[in-house]
Amino acid sequence: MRCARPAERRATSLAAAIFRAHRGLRLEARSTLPGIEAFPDVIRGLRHVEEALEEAVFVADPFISETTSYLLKAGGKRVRPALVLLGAKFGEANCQDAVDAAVAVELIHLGSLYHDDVIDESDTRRGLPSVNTNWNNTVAILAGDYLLSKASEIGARLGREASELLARTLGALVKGELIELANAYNLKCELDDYWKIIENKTATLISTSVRLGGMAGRAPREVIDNLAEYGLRIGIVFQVADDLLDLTSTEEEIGKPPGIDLVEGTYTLPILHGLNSSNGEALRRLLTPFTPGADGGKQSEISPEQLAEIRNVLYEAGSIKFALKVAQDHLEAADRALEKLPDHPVREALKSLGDYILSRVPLPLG
Ligand code: GRG
Repeated sequence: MRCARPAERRATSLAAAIFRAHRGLRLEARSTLPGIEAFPDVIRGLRHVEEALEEAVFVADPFISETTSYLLKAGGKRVRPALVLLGAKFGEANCQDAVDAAVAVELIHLGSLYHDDVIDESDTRRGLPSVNTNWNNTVAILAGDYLLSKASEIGARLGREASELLARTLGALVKGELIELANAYNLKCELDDYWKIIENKTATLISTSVRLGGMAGRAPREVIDNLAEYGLRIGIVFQVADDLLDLTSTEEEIGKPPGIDLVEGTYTLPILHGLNSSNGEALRRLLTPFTPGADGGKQSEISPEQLAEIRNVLYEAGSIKFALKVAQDHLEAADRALEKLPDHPVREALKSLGDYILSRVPLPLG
């Protein structure tokens, strides 16, 4: 994948010029994902993505720029850009389109994190105080909106089909969040709703990332569709793993306090399984302190002891194991989609990525 940035694509605005003048350090590709080190062109592409992201979030006004660049600088794995660049390798990769697509999806992801932290009143993100905590909700929403506007601007360079796909994906994120909000503290939340939530709020953007990669590479339609199916499946695995990590990890491991889903009334797959098991009553009792009561009072924090008790009930009910098994099934479906792709070393990298997502979750003890 040849990747010089054509002159006409380089930003010509005053803001971008000031940005370039102020940017001192050489940007590093930011992705520690397994499998991609075998593709130096992807590593180079990620470096271009990083540079383009920094340029996209830069605004000449220092206050605005500080807020719009805050989460980008805070870290992140860049899973979605890596997926775009890997997907692009299934065709005659047009590197600039792949970089633009990678930047657009990461900006949508970033913008959604700004909004998500306001909705969830989260104090931390990527191991730092969240934007809403550092400034306030209004700043977080507006800075997030700015990132989304840049995503549309950059996405528009990719043509109508890609622009429509990005717009639909943004709509899916919002829909997923709305279904989640409608089911907050719903101890009777249907599994069907859970699947709608995670497909919309997480899996769709991951699927769009690999699809856009295939499109940027001008891969055949069938290849693009199989890439998208792979993305949807690993997107589901990604969210189930994230849901499990909220129950089984430490703050150092996930960059935010564990158990937050329980306090926020987001009942994920292991919890829904537990509620429908013979341990359902015990679990309902343990969740009661975090559920809004008739008097409106509820605990807004969960202690390590309370979380450990809930986790034990879930282990006993086989709920952690159940959720891991479901994730494993989706991982296998992702592998089946990969097998339909042309034989290419990138298939191995995509397989490793799926395995890595699930391997972050500690295996159940019992
Ligand atoms: C207006 C775009 C917009 C959204 C409003 C808030 C919202 C609707 C949707 C929430 C979407 C969301 C935050 C889903 C969670 C996805 C998820 C698993 C995030 C964590 O992704 P990682 O692990 O994070 O890739 P890093 O920090 O590594 O980038």
